[in-house]
Amino acid sequence: MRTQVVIIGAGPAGLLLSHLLGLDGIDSVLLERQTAEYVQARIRAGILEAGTVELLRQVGLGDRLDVQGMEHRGIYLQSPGERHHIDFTDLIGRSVTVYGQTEVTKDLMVAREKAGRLAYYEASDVAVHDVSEKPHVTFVDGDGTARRIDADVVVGCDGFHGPSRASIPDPKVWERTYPFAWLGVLADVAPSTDELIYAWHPDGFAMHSMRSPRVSRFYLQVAPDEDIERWSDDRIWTALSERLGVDGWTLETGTITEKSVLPMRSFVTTPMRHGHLYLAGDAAHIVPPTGAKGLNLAVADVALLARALKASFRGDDQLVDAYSETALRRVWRCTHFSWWMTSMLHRHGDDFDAQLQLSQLRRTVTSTAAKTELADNYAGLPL
Ligand code: RFL
Ligand code: PHB
Repeated sequence: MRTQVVIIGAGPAGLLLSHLLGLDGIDSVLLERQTAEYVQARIRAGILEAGTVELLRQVGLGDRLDVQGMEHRGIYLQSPGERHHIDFTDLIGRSVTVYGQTEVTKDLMVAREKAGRLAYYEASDVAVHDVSEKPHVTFVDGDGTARRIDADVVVGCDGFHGPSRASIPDPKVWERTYPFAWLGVLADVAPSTDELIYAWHPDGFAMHSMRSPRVSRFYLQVAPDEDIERWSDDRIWTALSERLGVDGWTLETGTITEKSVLPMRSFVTTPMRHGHLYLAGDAAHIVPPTGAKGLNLAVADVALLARALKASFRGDDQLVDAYSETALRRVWRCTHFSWWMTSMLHRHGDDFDAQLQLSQLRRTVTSTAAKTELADNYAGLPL
């Protein structure tokens, strides 16, 4: 089989790239290790930057987003007893939208089916070959048949654990692990807040997010090797109430439907291209989730790459040649912002570190310059 672009991984990066290429008349085939149902149900990101929302609308993916997405003007930043609103819309004229990664994925899959584009789910043993001269990918499809697809270009959108990154020789890797993790909780209860709350607390960070008017999402800072069995539903609600509590406010509780421990790391590999192989999204970089950048960065990568590949198929290689360097500028900006939010809000180090964190938080909620810097990064730089 032959196609123009083989895309490995049907997460948001892979699905959106194939959608954008399709709009420009460029053929692609998607290879995904999991079933479509599994990919669609994976609970992950929840916040879309202003530019991500705008792009999804422009490419015909805005119908459900415009009805179900919840636009937020800003966020709350909290230290014990004090909750402050940072109003992005007032500060910079942009907002963010709560719309789950599950919903973005669903919209992309529906659009794919309508367009009749080829995808192999449950593909195993996916391997990338000869990306310098004659790029091709081999794999075993869901029925056990060994296959080969030749292509002009291969794009690795296969996430942090995918195989594509290994085909880039002599990569330079930057990595930071953090001495804490998140316990993520999904609950059938109306949010007790109109916008997200990020809270510093002596017991550890806590966050109140949401997925819909009836479903809330929470995170608690825990140890990286935390045993989830030690967190009964009661213990979770007690910790959330304490860490998120301020006078005159009550956290509503409900049925917990999912809980898991999420490790945190920052990771960047360069370059993001070798020959005819390109990397996009989590395959090339990971940020800790504080600040909600991961999904948005994946979207920014593929928006850039789709434009570059379109020009390249028309004979102009300027943008593909600049892809890695251009993408990495945004990657490092978001890597810094996510590291900064994470470092400011999570309990680590000693009492001296805690005082520095609280000072930084006070500065961030009182200085217009500091608030604006946060707002600009959180709502997202232009695509
Ligand atoms: P994904 O979503 O990991 O998709 C990669 C796909 O590749 C497939 N794959 C393979 N396919 C074929 N062969 C192989 N050998 C393969 N190996 C892997 C996988 O099955 C998968 O389908 O990467 P992508 O597309 O780059 O998208 C990245 C985002 O998913 C990720 O950055 C975000 O979810 C990060 N993130 C958040 N980002 C935000 O922008 N806002 C948020 O609020 C936010 N919250 C979060 C998050 C990530 C979280 N977790 C669990 C990592 C909250 C959490 C809890
Ligand atoms: C989420 O709703 O999952 C979420 C929101 C904001 C973050 C991280 C995760 O910073």
